[in-house]
Amino acid sequence: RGERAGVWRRAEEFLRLFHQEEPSAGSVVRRLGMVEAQVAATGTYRHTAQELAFGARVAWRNSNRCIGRLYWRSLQVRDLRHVRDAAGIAEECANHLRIATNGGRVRPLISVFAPDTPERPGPLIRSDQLVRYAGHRDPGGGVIGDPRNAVLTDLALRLGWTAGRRTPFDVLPLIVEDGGGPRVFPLPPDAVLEVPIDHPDRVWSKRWGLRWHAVPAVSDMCLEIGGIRYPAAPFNGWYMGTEIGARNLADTDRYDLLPRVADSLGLDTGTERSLWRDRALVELNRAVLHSFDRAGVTITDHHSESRRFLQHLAREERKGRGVSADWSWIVPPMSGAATPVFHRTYDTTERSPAFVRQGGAAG
Ligand code: HEM
Ligand code: NRG
Repeated sequence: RGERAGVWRRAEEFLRLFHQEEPSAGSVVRRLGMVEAQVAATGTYRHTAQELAFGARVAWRNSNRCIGRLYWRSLQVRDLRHVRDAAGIAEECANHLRIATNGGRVRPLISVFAPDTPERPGPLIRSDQLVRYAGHRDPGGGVIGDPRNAVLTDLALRLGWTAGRRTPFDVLPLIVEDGGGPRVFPLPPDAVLEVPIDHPDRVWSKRWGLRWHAVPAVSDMCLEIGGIRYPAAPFNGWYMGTEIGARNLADTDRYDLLPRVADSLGLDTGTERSLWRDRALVELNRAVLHSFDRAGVTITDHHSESRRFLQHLAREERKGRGVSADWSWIVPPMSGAATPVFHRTYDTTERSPAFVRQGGAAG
């Protein structure tokens, strides 16, 4: 029927791409015959391990919002398609973090869990990243912690999580759904590396207790390869400093730290024209890069990464492949025009394989 035709059309397109880029994989005609028969009989088909790894890497290559794509070939792929129960997924997510963290030398990694099939949907991770800080609602109407995660925190509490000390940086449990309702699974502390954020010139005190987690592991996007959907496929690379220093710790609807940093710098916050926000942003971002470096945890800065992204464009073009990109996500959230990615436009074509947003806990 219609759905089978759609799966087959996408499968054929993907398999032709795979065999074109990996000629050592053997005869595409033979493989197309096998997959066509599987799809006709069952409405789905099973990727080989090589197809899965290639598909995941190319999904990264096709992520128009990602500035870090120069390294797309280095993505390590864990084939966990046999894991579909919530407890098993939670356990393997903790292992994912341990392998990816690698004592601070962060490794780009994806763990692929069971796909959707015509019989049943695959499992789902409701947390939008493996590591998230709670946003505890306080009686005054404010939030202690990360306001972005207030809804996820409500859900965790409803599902029986007992909020610990209600600090601004409490790690939330994972929320996983496998066909039963969603369930919470606390992350073992040894799976979560964190970095204390201090300023190199001690502009603020260690007593502020600022910190951030070492590894950004996005867990609420669906990996789509050749007509097969993998709804639980958490992936990570490493941080670019501005994600933490110019957004997570700075946005007024996140940790909102610019006024406090400006105060400790002795800046005049009474007038916009002192540019206290801009000066505080720079110091906060220096602190993030300094702190990760001192802790021996991989992080990149927005100037180096912008240059690498343009290298990536040039390299891909030499291979005869177009690269598309979303300007509004590629340009860093501070000093945009001081980076080379600002001064040009990009093709915005969406390609497959792809990471696709799906409604998370908040959506
Ligand atoms: C988005 C950097 C690895 C896929 C982004 C963003 C940055 C970034 C700065 C924008 C995030 C934001 O503004 O919130 C990097 C760096 C990496 C890396 C430095 C280091 C290796 C990866 C990997 C994958 C990936 C391994 C997938 C396998 C994506 C996707 C988005 C994204 C899908 C868009 C996320 C969304 O729509 O919310 N990346 N990335 N990136 N990256 Fe990467
Ligand atoms: N801005 C988010 C993370 C989004 C993805 N960024 C990466 N991805 N670097 C944050 O937590 O600040 N990655 O796979 O490395």
